This record gives sequence, structure tokens and C-alpha cells, in this order.
Amino acid sequence: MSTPTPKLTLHHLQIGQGERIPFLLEELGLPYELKLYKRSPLLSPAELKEKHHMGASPVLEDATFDPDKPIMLAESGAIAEYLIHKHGHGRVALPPSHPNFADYLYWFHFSNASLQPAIFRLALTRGMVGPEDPRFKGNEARVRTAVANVNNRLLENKYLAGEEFTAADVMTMWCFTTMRKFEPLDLTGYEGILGWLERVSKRGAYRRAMERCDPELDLEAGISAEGPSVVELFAKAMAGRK
Ligand SMILES: N[C@@H](CCC(=O)N[C@@H](CS)C(=O)NCC(=O)O)C(=O)O
Repeated sequence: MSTPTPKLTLHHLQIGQGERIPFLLEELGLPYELKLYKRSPLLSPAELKEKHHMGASPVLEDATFDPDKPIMLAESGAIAEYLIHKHGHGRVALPPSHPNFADYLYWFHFSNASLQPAIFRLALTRGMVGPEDPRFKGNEARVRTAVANVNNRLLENKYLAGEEFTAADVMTMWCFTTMRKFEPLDLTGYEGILGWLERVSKRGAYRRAMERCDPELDLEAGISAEGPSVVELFAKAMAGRK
């Protein structure tokens, strides 16, 4: 039986982690429709909130199997695994038989489970308790440990899972590019990460995805050591009472 042509729609809140999914879709060579949403003023607008219970981006709509009742899936990690295994024939993932399977799993999950929460906690505590507070300093140390963890890996490996580019790189790319518009992170001296940013950003799939989902973003600033300009409204919102 032949596989039906995928009918995929990606709901993406611009300047956000939803960019991972167009990047992956382009890598997998899958056709997709893209619905773009602007922040209102910082969070999801009402039309996006209607798409999924959590009201956050990305949301994948898959009408391939039942056009009357499309699957609505959230969580960038879950969407990535779904696309790879349901429509992508396992491409850009490593199989359990691969010697680097454990590395692949670890680095696929590291960005959403450890790196990103650490960076957001840092932004939050700066506003809530101020940069001299031990709780802020503790979070700062945690971010440095997480960033050094990635850097050490990339000093010894071309990509996060090893020699092959995988979805682990797709998941992590936004954390060191667009996410720095929300919490500045100077990457000066992190040569492993900077070299990897250069390599990944040259991929045609990344360029095509970013052109479609966030054409106004300056990609060169995104991969630079200093990072892109920050979203002022977010910085003000996080400044809190200190
Ligand atoms: N863990 C989720 C996080 C989703 C998330 O928080 N997305 C942000 C975009 S960066 C968002 O939609 N924020 C707006 C809102 O929550 O209203 C994932 O990986 O997809």
C-alpha cells in the first residue's frame, strides 16, 4: 500500500522555538503549509491559543490520515519525533542499533529539558531577586555548566550526536540563535559552539526554513559570538521589581 502524501500545517508563533519544526520539515523534504502568528504583545494571540489546549507554539496539524479530524500535536520534541517516524522514514534520527544512539537521545532532549529551562530561570531570577542574589548566581553557574557541556561536546564532535547531522542539532539550534533575543548569552570563547553554529546555519534546509518562518531575523547576528539584539518588550517584562 502506498503512503499518502502528507498534509501538514505548522502553526508558528514568530521569533520562537517553533522555528525548529520548519527546519526539520525542510531537512526531511516534507511539504507543509505554514501559518504564522505575531506575538500579542509577547504571548500567543487568541487564534493560536485555539489550536491547542496549552496555547503555545509550535502546533502541528496533520490531516494526512483523516482530513475531517486532523491530529493536533504540540511540544516541539514530540512533533519532531512524530514527523521523523511517521513521515520521515527515521531520517535525521539515529536508530537503536547505531553506536551513538544514547548520545543522540541525550542531545535531542538536552536543549528542552536542561539548557533552555536553565536560561529561562536566569532571566526570571534577574528580575525577581536581582543579579547579586545567590539564587541568581546559582542559576548563572548552572547556565555556564550547561553551555560548557555543549561546547565540550562540539569541540570533539562535528555534530551533537557525533559525525552525522541529526534532529539533536535541529532541537538545539534555536537555543544559541533566536533564543538569545530573549536572554543575551555571549558565546565568545565557546569555539565548539561557534564552529557548529557556522556549519549548521549554512545548511540549505535551515536557510529555507528561516526565510519562510521568520524572514526579518538577522541570521548572521544570530550565529555571532555577541548574539542578536534583544526583544526590548521581553527584557522590560522580565526586569520585574528590582
Ligand atoms: N516545551 C514547549 C514550549 C512551547 C512554548 O512555550 N512556546 C513559546 C514560543 S517560544 C510560546 O508559544 N509562547 C507563547 C505563549 O505561551 O503564550 C515546546 O517545546 O514546544
